[in-house]
Amino acid sequence: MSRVFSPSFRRVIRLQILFVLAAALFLWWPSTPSAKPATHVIDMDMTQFAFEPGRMTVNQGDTVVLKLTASDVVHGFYLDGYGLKTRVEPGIAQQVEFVADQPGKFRYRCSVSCGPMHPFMIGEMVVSPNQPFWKAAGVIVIALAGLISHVWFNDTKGVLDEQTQQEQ
Ligand SMILES: [Cu+2]
Repeated sequence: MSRVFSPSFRRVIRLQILFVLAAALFLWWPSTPSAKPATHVIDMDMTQFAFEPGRMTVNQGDTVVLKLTASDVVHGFYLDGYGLKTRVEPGIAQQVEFVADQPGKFRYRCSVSCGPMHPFMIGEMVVSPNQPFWKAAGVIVIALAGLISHVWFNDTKGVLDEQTQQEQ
């Protein structure tokens, strides 16, 4: 049996090797620290009429520890979607701790009327979707593509075998 593989056969084999390598790379790729739940300790200061920082970015599943301070007048911290509400008086730090379990964008706003621009005292928390989920989704997509190429390869092989038999 010294049948030389046809070019299309070799192309399919090469394609399948590529899929296996891609899947292996995906699985092997080290989990970034963001993939594991992290704890973010954030010092958040409130002044008329802003939060500092005005934007927080965390990953789903992370624990957020907010150390809230007010440097001028009494402010409040209210986080949409999480139902968190705390009143913060100058000189008295408040600590809020929660797990960012819902992905999406959530606004935090001042919940104590603190002056004329109070309604514009808004910040934003971005919770990125769980990394392991996307990793799993990626592996599934590659596996499906591999499966399709495998099925296609078998079909092609059948046709090639038939052709070979007809030629003989
Ligand atoms: Cu305020």
